[in-house]
Amino acid sequence: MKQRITELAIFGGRPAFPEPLHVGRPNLGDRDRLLGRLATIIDSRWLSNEGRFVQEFERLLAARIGARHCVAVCNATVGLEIAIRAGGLTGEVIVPSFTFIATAHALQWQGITPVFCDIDPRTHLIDPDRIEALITERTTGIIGVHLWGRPCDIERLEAVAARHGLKLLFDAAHGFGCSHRGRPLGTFGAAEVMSFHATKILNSAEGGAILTDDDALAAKARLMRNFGFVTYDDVRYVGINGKMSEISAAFGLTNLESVDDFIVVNKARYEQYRRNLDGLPGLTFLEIEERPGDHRNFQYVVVEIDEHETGLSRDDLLRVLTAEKVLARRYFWPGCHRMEPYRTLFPQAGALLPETERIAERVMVLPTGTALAKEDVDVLSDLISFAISHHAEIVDGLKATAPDA
Ligand code: T4K
Repeated sequence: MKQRITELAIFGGRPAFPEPLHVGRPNLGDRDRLLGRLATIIDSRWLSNEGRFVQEFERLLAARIGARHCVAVCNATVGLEIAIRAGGLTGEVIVPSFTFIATAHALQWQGITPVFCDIDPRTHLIDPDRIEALITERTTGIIGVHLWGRPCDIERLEAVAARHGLKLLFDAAHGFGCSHRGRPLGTFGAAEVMSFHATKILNSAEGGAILTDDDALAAKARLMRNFGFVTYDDVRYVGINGKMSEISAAFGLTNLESVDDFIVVNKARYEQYRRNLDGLPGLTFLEIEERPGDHRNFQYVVVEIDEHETGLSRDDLLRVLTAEKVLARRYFWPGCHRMEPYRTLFPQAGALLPETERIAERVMVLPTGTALAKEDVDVLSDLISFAISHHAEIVDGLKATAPDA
């Protein structure tokens, strides 16, 4: 526990952690079971293209989530691109700007204009009340993002989509293991797309899945994932190589066996952070509401820093933590609309996105997961408390050490 600000690493003290604490350290299941699967892959010399592990992963995911179809893909970005194309979206599609850039890119990549909608600041999710003002005759769909694994306001999105004849898709990249009113994410809208990237609650190193109850959409997505091939010699649609490899599926299957344990650890870490940090001035947790029958995966510990109350900006706090080897993140700063090509295409977009801009300046995501020791949560919490309670000295110290000071 640091006593004086000169002990902070940013002012020359020893870092609190010898090795970096990352956000997004992968959760890994049983090593021997993974190695066994990898041995099977090597022995069978079947590495990709509808292999047995991919098929088994799809079957288990569909059963657990309760979706009629699960189409495993190489990552969620390609999964989104395929779902968007198989779902027939064109023209303009309404999406939040406060999301990972892949949500917008999946549209722009295929010549569809992402139209950015503001968020509800209490949930960080697309605000259904702001959608109708953005609809034009070119609008064909809405993509809700279940950011941080928190379900969108699904019923109200469904109502807007139905009223205007729009297709509703969900970017459920963060959504595995979460449910809404007792129904797992992955079962809503025309289709939902999950990510199994290394940083996600369930990982297959790289990977994702399109989940849908729509037989035609699933059939199309399945073909599009494999270049559009129907048989060896017949291509029906423009397609892409979106296949998941057997090696990814081996990771996915192994991690799926332990994913409920990962969630238990995540929840414990989240509650520990809350016990340690609740009540600190200017630091608030994004509430994780778990109503009866609902589940959350607790994969993201999201706090907001209100500089006026803490006396320390989010970015200065991040600088302090980074020096201590805590690699917290300011996801999803500065919002898609402030990144290229959207910044140039829509230079005025920020005027319609006040909440996105405000929240993007405040959000900080803390490390969690099975790679994070319980003791580290306490040390990290002490560091944050120390930095906030010594904010004035830190701000002065940072000014004094700034290159142009
Ligand atoms: N939609 C949404 C809402 C998303 O958040 C994402 C992805 C997508 C769509 C697209 O899904 P995918 O196409 O990726 O399946 C990471 C992930 O690469 C990305 O998957 C994720 N969202 C995004 C939120 O986070 P970065 O830029 O943070 O990656 P990077 O390299 O900084 O890694 C994050 C942290 O994880 C680091 O602290 C290091 C640690 N890490 C990472 C990897 C890969 C490890 O410890 N081990 C590892 O193997 O994007």
